[in-house]
Amino acid sequence: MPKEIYAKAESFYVDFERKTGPDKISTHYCPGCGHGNLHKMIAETLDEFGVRDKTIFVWPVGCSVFGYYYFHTGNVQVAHGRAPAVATGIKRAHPDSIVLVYQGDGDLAGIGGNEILQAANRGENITVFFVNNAIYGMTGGQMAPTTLPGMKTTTTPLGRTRENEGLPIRVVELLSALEAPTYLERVSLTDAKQMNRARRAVRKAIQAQVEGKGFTLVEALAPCPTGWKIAPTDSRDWIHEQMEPLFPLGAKKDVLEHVESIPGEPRPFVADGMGEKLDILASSVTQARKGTLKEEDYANPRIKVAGFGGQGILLLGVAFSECGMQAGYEVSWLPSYGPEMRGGTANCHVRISDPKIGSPMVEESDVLIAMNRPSLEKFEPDVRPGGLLLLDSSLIDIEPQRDDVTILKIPATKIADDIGTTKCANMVMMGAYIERTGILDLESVIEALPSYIKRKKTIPMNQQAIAKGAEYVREHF
Ligand SMILES: Cc1ncc(C[n+]2csc(CCOP(=O)(O)OP(=O)(O)O)c2C)c(N)n1
Ligand code: SF4
Repeated sequence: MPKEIYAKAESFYVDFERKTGPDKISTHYCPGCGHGNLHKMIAETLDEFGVRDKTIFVWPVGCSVFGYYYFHTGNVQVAHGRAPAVATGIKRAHPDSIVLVYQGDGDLAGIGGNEILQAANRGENITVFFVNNAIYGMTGGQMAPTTLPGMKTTTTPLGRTRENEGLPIRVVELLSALEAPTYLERVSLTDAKQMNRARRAVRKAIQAQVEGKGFTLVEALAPCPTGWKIAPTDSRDWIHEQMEPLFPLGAKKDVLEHVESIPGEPRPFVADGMGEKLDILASSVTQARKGTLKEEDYANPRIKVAGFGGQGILLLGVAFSECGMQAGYEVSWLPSYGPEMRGGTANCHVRISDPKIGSPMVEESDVLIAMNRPSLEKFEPDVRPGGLLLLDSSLIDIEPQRDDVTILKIPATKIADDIGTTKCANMVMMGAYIERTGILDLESVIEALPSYIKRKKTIPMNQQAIAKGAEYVREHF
């Protein structure tokens, strides 16, 4: 008797290690789910083109989040809706790779609606597989942008209505209005005939990327028996009867034959005159120098600057990082904006470091610069024992609680007023901090100011403010 040998595509792992126990064959998908069929078509196509080892999948949030357990390729799993943006970065950094984006309808058309639009519009050389099952599967069946009119979901218990939720979004039709995409087709994962069409579309889309032919997307109408609460066998009929009339099958755009093939070509970053502008900028920047640290403990500070909008809190963070960068440090600046431009709260996290910076977040700080009372109350507990706390004593009328940190009370607003403008209180604090720690060279910082202050006529006052802040520390501490 001839022996039948069944083998998985080589682009799949031999064992699916996700589950503990003896079952290394099954996926996590529900019986009758469309994801598995589409996975198989993609894996077989990767085998056919021999590109498995240079393929990088970008997986979404949704039922297909675990795709990386199955594909023996490069795999990245990203935040909800962000796959096209991440894929853009990967493809531009590695133009020789085959970058596949895999997204559900909630992920692609809901939370990531703008991401896909922009990536398609830029004509990124990536291939997108869009699984349209008309529902949020993973989270238990909420309405998706592609949910059918009248369809009952957990968030539309009486059925989706045009008046309340609008009509379903037809993604391939929407994207076909753009100039850049080269191939956009809708298929359905139902009977044998449609499966064959789907396989051809998957192949065509991947081939387009192998040949460097721009942005392609295949939308697959896919069964979700669990979300729809119908039997797997009935779900295929449901697609034919309910989905296909609303989401017509076929290619909505196909210009692949007319597109020039540029496989693996790096996508040039077009920036006419940019190099020249950067040179001019660089030559106008004064090189700030590292200072002489007054205590080893002041090295590599994690700084938090906080106050209210309008005090130049974020600019002070920029000033630190700009000067730190010019002095050859690694720097980071992470702003946090309150909703109001003036009068709301503002804070930023700054790091100035000799070693590379792992994260720009400053949770525990070495230095807190508090420019108003709420900032002191909020962030004082986060200063590390032995850290530095600089506060604007002209505005803060309470005593700090901590007795295990060094406290420098600087009447920054008063000093700034004496110079002629309250607005340079932030620079007074900068001078005070630099004088205390010696992390940067004071003179160089004063000279570097024109490189990041836009309003030229304010430069002399700001320079004076830095000097005055330093002077205050010299005289009082
Ligand atoms: C930022 C964020 N918002 C919401 C969620 C919750 N969430 C997880 S999966 C999902 C919907 C996924 O639906 P879809 O993209 O249609 O994929 P499916 O599960 O149907 O394959 C949502 C809303 C999340 N994980 N992250
Ligand atoms: S909930 Fe739906 S999409 Fe998710 S695995 Fe089950 S059938 Fe597939």
